Amino acid sequence: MSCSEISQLPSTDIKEEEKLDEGYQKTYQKFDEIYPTLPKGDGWLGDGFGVGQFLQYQGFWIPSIPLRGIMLIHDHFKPRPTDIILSTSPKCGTTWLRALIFAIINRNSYDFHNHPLLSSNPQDLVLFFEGYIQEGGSTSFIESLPSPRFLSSHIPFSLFPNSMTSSSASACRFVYICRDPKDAFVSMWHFMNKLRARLELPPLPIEDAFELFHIGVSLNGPFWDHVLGFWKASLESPNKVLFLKYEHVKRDTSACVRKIAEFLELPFSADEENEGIVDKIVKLCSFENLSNLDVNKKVDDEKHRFIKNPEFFRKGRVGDWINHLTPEMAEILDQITKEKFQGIGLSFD
Ligand code: PAP
Repeated sequence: MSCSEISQLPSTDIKEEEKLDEGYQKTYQKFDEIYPTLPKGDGWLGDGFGVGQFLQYQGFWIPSIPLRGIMLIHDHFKPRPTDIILSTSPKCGTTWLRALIFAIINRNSYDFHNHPLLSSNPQDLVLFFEGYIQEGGSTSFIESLPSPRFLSSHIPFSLFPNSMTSSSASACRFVYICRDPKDAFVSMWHFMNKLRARLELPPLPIEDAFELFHIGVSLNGPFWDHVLGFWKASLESPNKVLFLKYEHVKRDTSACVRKIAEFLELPFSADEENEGIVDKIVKLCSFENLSNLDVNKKVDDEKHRFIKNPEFFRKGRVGDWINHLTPEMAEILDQITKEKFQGIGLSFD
């Protein structure tokens, strides 16, 4: 599962089901029935944190808790046209885009010298959809959030309900960010080994992780199918799905901030441009700034988070794969990318 996802999984007490209405109970029962029938895959963490195992569901490898979240979303979530869903394949820029979009949509609410992003990790400001949909066992917490709701998710496009993804007026808006799979893989491997260390598991050799990743067995993988779903949707409904690449955001963050604001129908005014608001957002959300803030450097033991704030930050660079992959590994991933994305105008060159 995604890293941010894991960290935000609420501790839903299944006994709460007794208090839930019949509709929710039916969803939980459906999940319990389907669970034993699904193919199981190695989730890179042993049985760690109860999310170690992936279940193959409609073509994707998903841990059990987010899968239950997906079922709740299907059966109970009521989308609003103002909903903004930040969608990512894990380790592709969730933290960064959480911060950027939060800063864009709330730019009139906060002073940049006293901004929530200076004292809170982006995971605390932008909730993990498939985790929080289970808060208290029902969707009522997410339903109670005021509009516009801004949520973060690792759910593949095809696994969202039609009510969220259709081109109808009531559907949601998605901002998707992906990344060169070589860098996404290296980032995930480092991350999983940090979690394994906390579980007192030995490090997972990169060769073993690679064997799983390249055949598609990764958090919400296959990686390439996750990207493809959003790419196709962005071509079909460009006003509903904005497709970004980490490499582009890195190369020209200001242009991407303007693009996101326009997509969300919140373009920067001439006055805002003159005041340098775009630049302020870019600086606030930069890797250098966020990763050096106390809130993101220190582990807060008070918060029983699965993922600790510092674990969302490592190098924040394009091309770090060169320091970890053999030329053969890189060639295999590039070849898969070429084959999967052939003829559709998508590449990571
Ligand atoms: P998640 O899926 O667990 O939420 P996500 O935030 O998508 O993780 O990805 C983490 C990656 O984004 C890390 O990349 P690296 O391992 O290659 O270094 C992390 O360093 C990077 N990252 C986090 N914040 C930023 C930022 N503000 N700017 C650029 N990259 C960032």
